Amino acid sequence: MLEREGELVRVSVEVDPDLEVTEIVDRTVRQGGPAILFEHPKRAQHPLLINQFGTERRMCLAFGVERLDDVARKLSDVLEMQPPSGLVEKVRGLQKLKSIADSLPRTVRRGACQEIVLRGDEVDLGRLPVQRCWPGDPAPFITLPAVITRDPRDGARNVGMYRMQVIDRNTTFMHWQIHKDGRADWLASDGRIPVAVALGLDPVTAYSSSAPLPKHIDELMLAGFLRGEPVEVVKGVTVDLEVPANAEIVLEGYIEKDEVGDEGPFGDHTGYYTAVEPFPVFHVTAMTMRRDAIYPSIVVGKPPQEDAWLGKATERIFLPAVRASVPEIVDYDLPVAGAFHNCCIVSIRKAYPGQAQKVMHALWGLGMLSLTKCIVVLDEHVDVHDYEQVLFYTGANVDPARDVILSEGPTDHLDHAPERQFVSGKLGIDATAKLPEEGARPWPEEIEMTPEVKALVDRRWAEYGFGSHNAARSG
Ligand SMILES: Cc1cc2nc3c(=O)[nH]c(=O)nc-3n(C[C@H](O)[C@H](O)[C@H](O)COP(=O)(O)O)c2cc1C
Ligand SMILES: [Mn+2]
Repeated sequence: MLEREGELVRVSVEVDPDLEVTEIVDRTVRQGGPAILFEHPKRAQHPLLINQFGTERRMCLAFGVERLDDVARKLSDVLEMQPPSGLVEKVRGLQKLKSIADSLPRTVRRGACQEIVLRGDEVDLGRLPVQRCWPGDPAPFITLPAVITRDPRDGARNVGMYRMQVIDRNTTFMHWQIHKDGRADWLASDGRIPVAVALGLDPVTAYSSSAPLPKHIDELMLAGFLRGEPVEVVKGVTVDLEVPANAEIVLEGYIEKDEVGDEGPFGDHTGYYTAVEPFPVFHVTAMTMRRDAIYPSIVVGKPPQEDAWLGKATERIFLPAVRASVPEIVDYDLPVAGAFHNCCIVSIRKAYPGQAQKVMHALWGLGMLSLTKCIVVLDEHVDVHDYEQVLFYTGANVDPARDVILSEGPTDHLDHAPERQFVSGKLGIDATAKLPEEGARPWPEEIEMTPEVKALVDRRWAEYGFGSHNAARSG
């Protein structure tokens, strides 16, 4: 599919997954370049696919849409369902409900991911072209895994994307951070917890494993909903878990409750190396794969990197869900350079005094957005994706003595700035126009040319004789 769309380049010369791939990909991503299939990664027995998500166009191809907002529309249709009033609406409502029912994973008896089965001593992670991404990384890291667990209390499935540092031929670390669902499943277990890791999924399912869903919602269901087709799953060969049947490669195994080791450092999406910390050890009991399995990878590092587009997909797809809780929100933007958790720019339909502050507190209480360090609130007419506009209004409308609040709360696991790990200050900036009740003098009017004069100048433009020197139309 990527190849048909002219979005894939094959590299046939031997390339080293140790640092060399990163440098090639770093240059490619920054230029909006293609996905790359390294056909002969050094030392490995499988090709390496990378940069499959690296542009907005490829992200849209993955979802089968023109713009990422179209994916959100599908979700908001379901979230905003009203009790139907007429027959037509009833039928439409049933179709929507059916689309949810059809999202559940479907169990099948055979899966391509088990064409080859390696167990016990046959397991060897060295077969895979696992990248050592940055010079300070102590080992190779699996960077694009879908990690599957079940909550030992209620059996609910979770799928999360957590990097895995390779320790030896059949063990890795599992870097599930403190706020993550996979970690909660592990902490709820008495002893051993079965774990399966799917590598090489269709792009929507791979994306879904990185989506910040509430713990009780199965990421494979989101994948089924977004694909419009259920994810097929098959029983693992050595674990009591179901794995995506069409994965390229699956690692099955277990994690002990009390076995941890020193994971890291790792050059991460914060742009810094993350500190060495204790994380649990994943034992691989079976490695299953397709006959010609391709290993998928991604490089994270100083933004922008390929993961920027996974983050942007989440920003767009979750807007309807954010609005369902905070309905005055018109739009929001999580700047890539802010590594997504550092900054949130939000526009609101302001109807009463203090509403910008209400929205800040709501976001600081909402899912993973609660980790946001800085929130800027603007009026509805401001385009939050246009950082020139954002800076203009933030400068013009803010009295720092009145419009800035400092709060406290949880911060990203990897945030190195605060004194205490996991807890940081929060900065809220109210850049909306202020009401008299908010202590403002009469708010001045913004400068705007009349539509009549704009139309006149449009009409007469050719007469003025600028030729091609100047744009004929106002914005
Ligand atoms: C490329 C990539 C790598 C990631 N690596 C990690 C990681 O090492 N540890 C982690 O806790 N989250 C990591 N994340 C974020 C999680 O995948 C994300 O928070 C997801 O929602 C976790 O699933 P969960 O909410 O079911 O725990 C990564 C995301 C991406 C896109
Ligand atoms: Mn989850």
